Amino acid sequence: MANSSSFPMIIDTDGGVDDALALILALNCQQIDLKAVTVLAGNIDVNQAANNVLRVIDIVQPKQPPLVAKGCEKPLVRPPFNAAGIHGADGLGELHQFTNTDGSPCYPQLTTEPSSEAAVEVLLKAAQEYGSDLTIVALGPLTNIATALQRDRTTLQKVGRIVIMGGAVKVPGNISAAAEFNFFVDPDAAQVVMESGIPLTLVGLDVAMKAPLLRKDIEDFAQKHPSAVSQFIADCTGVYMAFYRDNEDFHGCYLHDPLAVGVAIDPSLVSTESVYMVVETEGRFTSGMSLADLRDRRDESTFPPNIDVCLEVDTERFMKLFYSEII
Ligand SMILES: [Ca+2]
Repeated sequence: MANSSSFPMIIDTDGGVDDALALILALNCQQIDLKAVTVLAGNIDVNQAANNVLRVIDIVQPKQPPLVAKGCEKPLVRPPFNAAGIHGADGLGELHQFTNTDGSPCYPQLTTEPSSEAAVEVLLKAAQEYGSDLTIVALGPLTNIATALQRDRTTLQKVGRIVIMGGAVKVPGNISAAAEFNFFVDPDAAQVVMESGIPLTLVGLDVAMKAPLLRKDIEDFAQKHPSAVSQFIADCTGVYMAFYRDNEDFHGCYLHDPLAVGVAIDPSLVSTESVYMVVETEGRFTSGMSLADLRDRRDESTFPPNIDVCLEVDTERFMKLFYSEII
């Protein structure tokens, strides 16, 4: 809820499991005045993604629910590519499987619907209205933001900062050896944003993989602090965490998207370096790769730094923030 020391934020999301956790963090944090959630295709299709955002809002029940606006249905140039295998067919860990003792669904059909306003319009209007006070946190492919830039660059350039969950600077990718998922899905959009001139912070895999959430801890948490929110967190992370258990022998998940919200709340959680970055939009093996110029002898007059990349994170302090806000 808004208070005198809160700052306006828009979350741009593709509606997956860690997006849901990031939304819970943002909706509960007193420092954030979440004006709108703009949605796009990524983990799942845009309609299901919007539905998932409405689901989270329905569970958190904020006093002033943010506007939810649907955006891009596919990447700028590439064909769609999704991650339903990881997040479950509904993008939220197959919520239909959870039933009450009387057989009724724990997560019945929602009665709320997204706004009729388009995501790109919402982004541009907010940039106009809040200017440099506005932080956009981007948790999916960057298609909505790139489209807003292409529609009206001058207006979007008024925003204070975009915190991006995406890319990998000094570590390997996840969807391929070179690329992180969000940049891989829409590398063209990511490159448009790199060239935006807007202050950017990259929360890439370098730090995202340093914020693990263990299955055991979230189950203990749900038992100690029983609520609709803690039960939902335990339920929606089941399929997602099973993926990591089966593929990486780690029963838990990484808090990629919540960490991006955390960095927007408290930039001192991470250490950053300003670099010049491009995103590979072609590349036989490296499509979607975020390439930072880390050479000692680099030419900053020709290639001035365009992004602050996070390289280290105070995991303990971030996890404290995360747990304190989701209670
Ligand atoms: Ca996401």
